[in-house]
Amino acid sequence: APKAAPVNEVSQYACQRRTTVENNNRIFTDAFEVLAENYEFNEIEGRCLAFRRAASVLKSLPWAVRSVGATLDLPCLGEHTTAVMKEILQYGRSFEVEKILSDERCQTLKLFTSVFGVGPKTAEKWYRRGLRSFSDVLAQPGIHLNRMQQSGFLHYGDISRAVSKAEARAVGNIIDEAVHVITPNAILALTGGFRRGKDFGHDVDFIVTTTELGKEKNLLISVIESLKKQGLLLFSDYQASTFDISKLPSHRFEAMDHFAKCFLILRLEGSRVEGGLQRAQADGRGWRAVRVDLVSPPADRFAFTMLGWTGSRMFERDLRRFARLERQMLLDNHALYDKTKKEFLTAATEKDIFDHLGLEYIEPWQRNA
Ligand code: DCP
Ligand code: MG
Repeated sequence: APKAAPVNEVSQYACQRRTTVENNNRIFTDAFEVLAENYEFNEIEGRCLAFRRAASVLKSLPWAVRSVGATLDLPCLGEHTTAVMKEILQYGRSFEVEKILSDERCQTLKLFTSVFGVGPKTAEKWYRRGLRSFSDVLAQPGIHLNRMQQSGFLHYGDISRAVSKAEARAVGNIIDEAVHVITPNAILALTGGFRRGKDFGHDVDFIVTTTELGKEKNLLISVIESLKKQGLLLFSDYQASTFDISKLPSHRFEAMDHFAKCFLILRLEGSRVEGGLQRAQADGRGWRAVRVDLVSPPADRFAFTMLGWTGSRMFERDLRRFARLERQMLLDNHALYDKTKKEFLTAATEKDIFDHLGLEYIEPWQRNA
């Protein structure tokens, strides 16, 4: 097997680094994220990834970078990222970042993509038509908003505001009650950013399934039905499973998994939240809208789904890259395949998957890469 990174050396793979929510280098990583997003808007994927990788490496450091010299032994830092760090160390800010932040196109694309259901393609299309604000979009004749985008605009104020841990817990209780009424064999698990120990999130992610193989097929439909009956469902986009057990894990990283899933907007009553809602609603109502994602894999794929949905995105990307390049294995949210042995490797827990890959186990709260 290829040799592991020596002690104290920072690995180029995020899945070999322990990254908590504590970030000692936020001044640099915030700047890198602005640059990465700008490259993303301009579809320059290589540079976008380079800045995200550099940010991820700095996030893993238990110390704050105080000079460029201190970063010489770190992986994933190139000429451009180093120049930006130098600027920030010298002037306290990066002029390149400030130029992007004041750029009208970048500001507009950021505004439009902040709406649930609006991706970079749609944002670009609207920008090209001369639209610059939400009122421009909503007043423009001939613009068709799909159902998701309509809900995105309708609940914009609520869902653009971060969800707190207490709010996430309250959502968990609602889903828990709903699934356990449907089946006593239900499995409900928090995943995504809140499982990594984040204090705030843009949504709340759960895995919802049952110990009876096959019974997960219609589970989400019943959960959605129950939420609707209780008057808690503001929006639902359900995608049925297209999972095929014989398929090899996907080579493409950005491809979504094939399990049944739903993207929801739920009505969360303040009375259900310990300590009340994060912030009083401007219009005096006692509830807020919250984005919730549910995914429903067959129970024997639970560990792969959990590993895939816990994130972070960079951690996921590097798990797969490590598997492919260092182990000749293919990993995705459904399965792990050993190309040398030509066989699928099973896993009951996330730990099993790390073991198959010959990786030290990284706790969920250490995956904030
Ligand atoms: N995920 C992924 N690839 C995608 C979408 C999601 O690997 N294209 C995984 C990694 C994410 C997890 O799913 O961590 C949940 O997705 P979110 O967008 O909800 O991200 P987080 O929960 O990490 O952050 P946030 O606090 O913004 O919700
Ligand atoms: Mg999330």
